[in-house]
Amino acid sequence: MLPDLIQGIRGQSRLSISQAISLIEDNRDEGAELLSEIYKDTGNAYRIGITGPPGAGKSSLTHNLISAFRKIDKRVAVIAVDPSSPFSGGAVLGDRIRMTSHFSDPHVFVRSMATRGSRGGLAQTTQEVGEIFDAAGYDIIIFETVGVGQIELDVIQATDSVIVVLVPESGDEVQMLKAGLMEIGNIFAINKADRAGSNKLMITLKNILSTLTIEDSQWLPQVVATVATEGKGIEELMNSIDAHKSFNKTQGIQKVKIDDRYKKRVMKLIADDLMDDFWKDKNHSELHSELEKQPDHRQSPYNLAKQLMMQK
Ligand SMILES: Nc1nc2c(ncn2[C@@H]2O[C@H](COP(=O)(O)OP(=O)(O)OP(=O)(O)O)[C@@H](O)[C@H]2O)c(=O)[nH]1
Ligand SMILES: [Mg+2]
Repeated sequence: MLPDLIQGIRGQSRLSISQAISLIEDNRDEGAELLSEIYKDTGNAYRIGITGPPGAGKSSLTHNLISAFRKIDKRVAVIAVDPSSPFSGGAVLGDRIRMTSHFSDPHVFVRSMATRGSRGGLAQTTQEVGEIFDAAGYDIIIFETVGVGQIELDVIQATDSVIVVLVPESGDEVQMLKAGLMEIGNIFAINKADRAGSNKLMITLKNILSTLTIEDSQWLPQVVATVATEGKGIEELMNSIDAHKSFNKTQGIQKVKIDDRYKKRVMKLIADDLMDDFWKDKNHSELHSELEKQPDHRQSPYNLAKQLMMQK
């Protein structure tokens, strides 16, 4: 079963890719075995994160980027991450993601993911799905997330280039800073540039960016105006992605990112394993028997933790 699946992924079979995604969502151990087997096939895809407020036009921009990448013969996979949605596996796609025109293209794969994550959490499962696309020869993997919760940040920080989509109506600079979007963006797309206020936002943003102290070895974030519904600014956006990619490569940043992802993955796998092992049977029931007491009759959490650790 597993060898067939691996063969299918290498052969770019859509069915095998779908089955592999289900496997890592449903069955931790087999999923890990699969990911371990395909590891040597990965490392070729470029990961792009797209984030920003709800309705900013992330999916519309993604749709445009898919077209642009297809024109230069790149295969594109999209993972739309929606932690709050109870749906998964494509249910949210219908009305929210305007990418349907690509559905018949065998070199485009769009997948949405929601809370139905397995043990490692949604952010990790999302990355693992990315690894399957990588192994299946997709050149570009786009991760679309809404907002800046912890899961979204984890997803976005594991990409190579981060595009933050802003719109004129979200133009209050304090709000942008508060949302933590300034720190994570490599490229800012000011979308809905057909609307009033986009120039003002552009100036505000450039002002904020000019106050940052950026060394030569650091990337100075670029700002691009776009109108996703009309395909405007997409060429500039593609150029910015390209510039950022080259910069990362020549400055050795890409290697650091890859090493960082590797390190985090190993640490996370070990942490998950240790936690699972720790909370088996006895420790779990001891915690619960403590919980059955009135709060003022319980021993301190510090003591209990120490006691449980000592028993290991
Ligand atoms: N006027 C104008 N409308 C746009 C533009 N880009 C997107 N829209 C519209 O904005 C709405 C939201 O677009 P989406 O692409 O779904 O936005 P999103 O950020 O993916 O939305 P969520 O995933 O729901 O957070 C749609 O009605 C789009 O047609 C633009 O450049 N100008
Ligand atoms: Mg969307």
